[in-house]
Amino acid sequence: MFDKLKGAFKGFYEKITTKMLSEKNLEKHLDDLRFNLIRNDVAVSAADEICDSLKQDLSGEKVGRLEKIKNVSFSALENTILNMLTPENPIDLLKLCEEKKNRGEPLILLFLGINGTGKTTTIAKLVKYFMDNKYTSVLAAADTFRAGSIEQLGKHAKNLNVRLIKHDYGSDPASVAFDAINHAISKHINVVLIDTAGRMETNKNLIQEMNKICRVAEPDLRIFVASLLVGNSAYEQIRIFSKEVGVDASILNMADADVKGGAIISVAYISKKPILFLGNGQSYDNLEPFKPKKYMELILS
Ligand SMILES: Nc1nc2c(ncn2[C@@H]2O[C@H](COP(=O)(O)OP(=O)(O)O)[C@@H](O)[C@H]2O)c(=O)[nH]1
Ligand SMILES: [Mg+2]
Repeated sequence: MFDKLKGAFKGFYEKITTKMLSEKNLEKHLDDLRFNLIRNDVAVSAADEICDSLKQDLSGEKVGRLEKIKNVSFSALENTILNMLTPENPIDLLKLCEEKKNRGEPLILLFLGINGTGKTTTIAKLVKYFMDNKYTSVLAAADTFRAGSIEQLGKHAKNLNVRLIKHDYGSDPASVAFDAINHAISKHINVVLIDTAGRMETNKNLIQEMNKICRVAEPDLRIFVASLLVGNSAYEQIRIFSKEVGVDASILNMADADVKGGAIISVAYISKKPILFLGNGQSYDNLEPFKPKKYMELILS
């Protein structure tokens, strides 16, 4: 997982600790690092900030004194990355769920993102997660667009023994969401998870439809789901979804297959919203709460 990004930092550290450094070759090593970060899905603006912090930390009197550089704790780098990953307003999903429950209301979660990013699978994993934490769920099959989507979600509902609210294909997704919410209210179900069709970010009709679901369902969280494997386009997607629909948090999938690792930094840095989980496989338990410090330690190890 994330081996390439790890390799980029390791390579840089090795270069600056094994050779005498001058201001000039520090610049060169930083340029190499910047290039490697961008190549491994770190957004240009984020790569610049990382390299600037390293430059500040390493330039001046420290440069050229090998022993001292060896002992550089990289605290500036750690702080920079941790800052990028830590949202201004963190979200505690279970606490939010408990608060809603205490108010006698269901927690309403809307999932958005383009096709094939793992939205439907993530919803099933979250049902299991809530179940493990003693909360009940209902699913809204509001992807009425893609053939087979209702059956796919239905299969998960059956496996996990939760209710699926569905209408016919081609029907209004907002009314499916509305019915699921009413079901949750009348049956005192804790969480409503609304699946949606893959929205190509450029498709105006689908964006409008998404906004209609938001108006009708008034979700507590609009959760953006992306695949880490698409690299740069993950943060381009979240930028557009944030602008056109609004995003409160994200879940990033395919971490198990992502050898690069930089898209996580980019999504956090560009969106400034919490990453709630990483999806790291196809089974229901392959959902890992995202911990900025753990990820930072992993890539800087
Ligand atoms: N390896 C891996 N596969 C995943 C992960 N999440 C989802 N998938 C797979 O990605 C494919 C698309 O997922 P799906 O939930 O249908 O995406 P959707 O179109 O956004 O609803 C399916 O084959 C899933 O099993 C993950 O974290 N890791
Ligand atoms: Mg789907």
